Amino acid sequence: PNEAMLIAVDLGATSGRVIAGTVTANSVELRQTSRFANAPVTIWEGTTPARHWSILDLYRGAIEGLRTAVREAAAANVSVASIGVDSWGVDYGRLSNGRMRDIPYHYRDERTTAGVAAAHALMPHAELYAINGLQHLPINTVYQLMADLEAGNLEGIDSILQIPDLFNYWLTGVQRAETTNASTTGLLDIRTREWSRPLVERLGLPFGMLPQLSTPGETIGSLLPSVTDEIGAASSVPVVSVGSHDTASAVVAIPSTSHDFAYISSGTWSLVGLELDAPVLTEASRKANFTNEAGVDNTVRYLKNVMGMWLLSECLGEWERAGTPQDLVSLLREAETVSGAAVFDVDHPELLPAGPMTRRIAARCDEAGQPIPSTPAEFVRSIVESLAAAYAVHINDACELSGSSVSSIHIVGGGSQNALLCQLTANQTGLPVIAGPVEGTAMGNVLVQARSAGIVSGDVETLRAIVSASTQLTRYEPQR
Ligand code: LFR
Repeated sequence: PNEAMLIAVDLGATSGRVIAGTVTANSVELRQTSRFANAPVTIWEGTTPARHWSILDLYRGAIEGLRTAVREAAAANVSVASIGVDSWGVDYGRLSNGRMRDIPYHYRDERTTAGVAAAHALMPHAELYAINGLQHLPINTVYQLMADLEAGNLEGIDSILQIPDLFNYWLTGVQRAETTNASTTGLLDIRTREWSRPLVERLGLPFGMLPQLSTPGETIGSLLPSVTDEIGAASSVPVVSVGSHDTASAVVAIPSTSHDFAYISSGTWSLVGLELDAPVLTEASRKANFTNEAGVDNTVRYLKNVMGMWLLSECLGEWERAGTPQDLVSLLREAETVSGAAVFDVDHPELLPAGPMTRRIAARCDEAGQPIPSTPAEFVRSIVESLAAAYAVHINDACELSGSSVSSIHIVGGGSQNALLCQLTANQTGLPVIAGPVEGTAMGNVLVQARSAGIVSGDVETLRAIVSASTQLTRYEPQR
């Protein structure tokens, strides 16, 4: 069984990947078998434009990637042990009688504003937080569902499935809600890790549309015969629940051998925080807007969403549309020499939707009495500097609010390749930053599958030791 292939389908906000993993007791190796774009679409819906995920394109990308992985496994004469799917949180498909009834909305669609008002009119945030422990973000599933309810979009709907759950259902015919991702809905009781019937009913949402929960490591089902054929597998393959919330999988793959670390899972968003044994549901924590999300093996991901690389990618898109495309690698190099860059509030709600990002950032800098960036390199420096400043504040707050202390910071995900960001984070926090792995999410996904297949055994610490033993890491010491 040591030579078995474990396949991760990892869907991110800008691209999807199918990754073949091989795991032994002291190594994890990943090979990307395919990568496809995740390009959201905006369509007119009678009164407003609406932003959706092009979900069928993503599913096609996953199927084609699975076909390639299966072909490669056969050529290498190894068996495919299982498949695990993860993606971003909060979004979902609506189904009736097993059929998807509408195109899933993108969390950056602005209909959520109405949903927040509708939810808080029935249950103020303090009451929601006491049960779900979730930071207030307008993108949370609960607010999207309230917007759907008001718009009549839940009529006839008997089931909702978050994105990985939807893919698992299309692969196996089995409907389940995986717990780590379910914790991003706002409908889960974070202490019991069960759906909160009182919360759901007070909001007037149909409890019956919530699927049975599954926890990471459980087998959901096996590939449907039609899917087995489609991907060219010789026989059906089990589909396993992983930390299907990408951040939960990323946290599994933090290459730490001790427990006193903070992490930054750095992609489109930066998820900044700590791993805890129990949620922090105090009023101070709620006011600081910290979230308690469910992690693999009953851990709590105590963290904050920071706007992240979204700010950079939106600026790059803007320059490209303006006919002045920029290369990020050279911009970052140039940004190293910019001094006195403006520091602005990266978490400002106006920066959340897609739109004219440089203008919005300039407004934030102006508001803060800071110099307004003018060149692309100045914008980049300002974004990176402001992200690092936000990380430092949030890590400090997370420690204070939870009574923890940390001696290092791990940065995993795409942002771990951004040397300027890593160095500025070390400088701002006064702590060493350990960068890598880049594909942390896929690694966490594959490791939980490997444990489920009996290839490795042990707790999350054991899985982390495997990552640490087989990944090239970069260390940044604080400089002042
Ligand atoms: C990161 C992430 C965050 C979640 C955001 C929206 O990819 O999953 O954890 O808050 O996307 O779902």
